[in-house]
Amino acid sequence: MAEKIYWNKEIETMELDKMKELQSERLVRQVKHVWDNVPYYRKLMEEKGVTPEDIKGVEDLHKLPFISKADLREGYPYGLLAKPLSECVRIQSTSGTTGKRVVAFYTQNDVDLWEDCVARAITAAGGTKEDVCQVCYGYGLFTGGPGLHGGAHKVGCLTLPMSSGNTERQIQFMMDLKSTILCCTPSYAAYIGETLAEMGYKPEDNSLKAGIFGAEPWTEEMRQEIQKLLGIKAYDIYGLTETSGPGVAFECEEQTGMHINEDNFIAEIIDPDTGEVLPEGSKGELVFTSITKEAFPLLRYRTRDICVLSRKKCSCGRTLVKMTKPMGRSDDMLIIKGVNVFPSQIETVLLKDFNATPNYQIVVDRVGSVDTFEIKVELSEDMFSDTIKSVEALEKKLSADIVQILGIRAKISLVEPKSIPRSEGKAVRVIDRRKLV
Ligand code: DLL
Repeated sequence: MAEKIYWNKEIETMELDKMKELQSERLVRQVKHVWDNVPYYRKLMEEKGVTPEDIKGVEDLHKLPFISKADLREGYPYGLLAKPLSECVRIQSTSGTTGKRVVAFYTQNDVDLWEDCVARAITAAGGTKEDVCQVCYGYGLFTGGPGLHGGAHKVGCLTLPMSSGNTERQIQFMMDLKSTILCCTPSYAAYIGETLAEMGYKPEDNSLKAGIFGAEPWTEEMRQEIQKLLGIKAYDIYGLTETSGPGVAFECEEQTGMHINEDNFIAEIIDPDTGEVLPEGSKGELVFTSITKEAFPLLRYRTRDICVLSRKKCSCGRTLVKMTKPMGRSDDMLIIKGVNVFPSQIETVLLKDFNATPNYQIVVDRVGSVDTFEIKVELSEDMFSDTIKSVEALEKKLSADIVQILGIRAKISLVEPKSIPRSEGKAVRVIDRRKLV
């Protein structure tokens, strides 16, 4: 029997006109739901002079006000809740370390739809009920563990609820239970791969065939690195707590961007400075409207993630619009010596130049009124034992490539193997000491 490649063929391959119809119907209902049940929204809409009657379909979406993380913080904890607590069965929360956390609520139906989105992602990565799915995203308030766990159950995989950490135990279970799908952050996947190699395993010694990695930015070069280390195909998965968690968008075998689950989320790209809606193919800030969520429905939520949408035909047969990997966040962009710098640009240079482990850190500081910019790059054992001359040549090449890409010079510090801390969840790539002053 041919392998099932869609979880929900009808939705995933729906013609655009039909999808727009479905979205319109759901949007109209959702706007009424928030107007009736969330005073905070009603006030925002009134301030913009919009009532539910003005929203007749997706073409009217632009009339609605935006909502941002600041609104969610202001409304903490119950201010944006649209269902009685007695109908809610779960909360999850963002991993934010500053300010108030954002708390998202779910009804049972919300959880079902969320897990359904993740089931689509697992199926697109080749997952079936024959698979052993090892979930090493963190469990708890973070949506990674619970999201992938629920999706894996739906698909019928044998699910290993490992959570993150204890890498040796992860590897022992992976080898003993012959895990076939690995779910974790890309930085943790790279660490697992590195540890496997140190333990003497070759990529072909494990039973893994696919990895579903997300929750943090990672480049195409990092994908190649992980695929080589683990001997797998690595799929991207995107999502955020505010809109449910992982599974808002997922990658298919083409590996050229993530299909957005448009029956649940309407995506727009806007100019982050003006709020103007940009045409397909433009780079800008991703905005989501959740049209099926009951407990915590967000209309035109500004994600701060910068990407491009495309309706180019996909060879997998899915018609769902595709988003590129987020190229950075409008609020994570560093401005160093007046130049806009996204950490992903640096990662691309590092992994292209160095056939090395993807361990690096960007350190920004300020001396007087001048920014300092340092990139610490960890050498692999092989490189470490190279001659000083070849290491110097590497440093020079890297320095030149950074200038070419960014237009500013960085101090390159090549550091010893294992000296940059490893991450079991989202990696800390940037240390910006300027903020501490
Ligand atoms: O990170 C949800 C998630 C869990 C996604 C597991 C994928 C896998 P938050 O902690 O709320 O939720 O963080 C959301 O993480 O706005 C992006 O900036 C970033 N992010 C998530 N997925 C990706 C990805 C989860 N595939 C924030 N690529 C988002 C790049 C990602 N960035």
